[in-house]
Amino acid sequence: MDELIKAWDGECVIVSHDRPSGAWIFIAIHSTKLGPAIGGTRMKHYSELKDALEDAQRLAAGMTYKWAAAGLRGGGGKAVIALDHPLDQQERASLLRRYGTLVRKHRGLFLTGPDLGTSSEDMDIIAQEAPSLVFGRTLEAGGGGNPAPFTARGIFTALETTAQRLFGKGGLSGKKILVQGAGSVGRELIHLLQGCGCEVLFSDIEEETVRLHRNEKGLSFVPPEAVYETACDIFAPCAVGGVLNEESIPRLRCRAVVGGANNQLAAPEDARRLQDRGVLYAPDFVANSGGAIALIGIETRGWSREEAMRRVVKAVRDNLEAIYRTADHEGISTDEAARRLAQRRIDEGAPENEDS
Ligand code: PPY
Repeated sequence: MDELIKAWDGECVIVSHDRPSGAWIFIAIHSTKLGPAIGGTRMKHYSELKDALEDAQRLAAGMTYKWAAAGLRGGGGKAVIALDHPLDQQERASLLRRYGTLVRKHRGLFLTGPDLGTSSEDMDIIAQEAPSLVFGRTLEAGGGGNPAPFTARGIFTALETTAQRLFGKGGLSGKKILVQGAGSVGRELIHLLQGCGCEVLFSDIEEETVRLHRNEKGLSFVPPEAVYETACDIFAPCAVGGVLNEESIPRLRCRAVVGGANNQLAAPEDARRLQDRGVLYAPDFVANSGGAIALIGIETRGWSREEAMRRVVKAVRDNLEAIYRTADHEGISTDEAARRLAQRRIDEGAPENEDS
């Protein structure tokens, strides 16, 4: 773990061991150049503790770029709660309260919200201990609620923008889209795609989810091991990170990758690998920025939900079009183009982009 911290380009990592539950907590602060670090709290089991630290670090860096590309004054951070064993509801709630206390003690260095393994209800609990440092509480508690519909709308916009570039006027209509992961975001995305005449294929590892989508929604199921070599127009990874790697990229049979998962590229070189294979990649931190943009807008700027939806669509479309243009003109990967866009805003200490 010392090597991970030494090699990291971020600012600091807050580490805490929660003795009552045995969980480890890592809050990775990547950059506060544009503002306090803001990022979700992920809660899950990791087979090795160092994977949890690495996840926090990589996700925090992703948030730096996400806020900067969106033109919002937020810094990059992410928290990971690495569970030692499954917790019952009460143990889980008290862990979240202790975690809330930890967040409060840092007095606004880090603000948080929901992520994989945590819900708006969990945010309500954390916020009891860390008021005004938590986004995405339930609507009843006065928060912005579940960000998944906004995230899915942003990904859908990214799919439309990409389809327009690749297939012209017809856009997404009649196109075959493979969605990997029908969780909270994937499920919403599938719904949007079905509404616009796409042929939707899906994959998931949860039996219950597979049954629901296959039987009740009549969708074609692709077994997890067959995802990468399944022919489709656009592949939409909405599950775990690292799915685009040295091993999977040569197997892809799609024209583009546009999805919601964080950290889709296993390594920076994978952007070039995709480009060499002629696969257009929508950088993840742009495609999946909808939830983050909406929660900040709704909770700090008084946007209505309709206004938030409009802003998400515009931010994702404008950014992605600019990124595709730059990548073309400069002969660089789309990931590189997106990072340059974000880095420019960081270097300028960008004033808040009122358009986004
Ligand atoms: C993400 O987009 O990965 C997030 O972590 C979203 C988010 C949004 C608002 C507060 C915290 C995290």
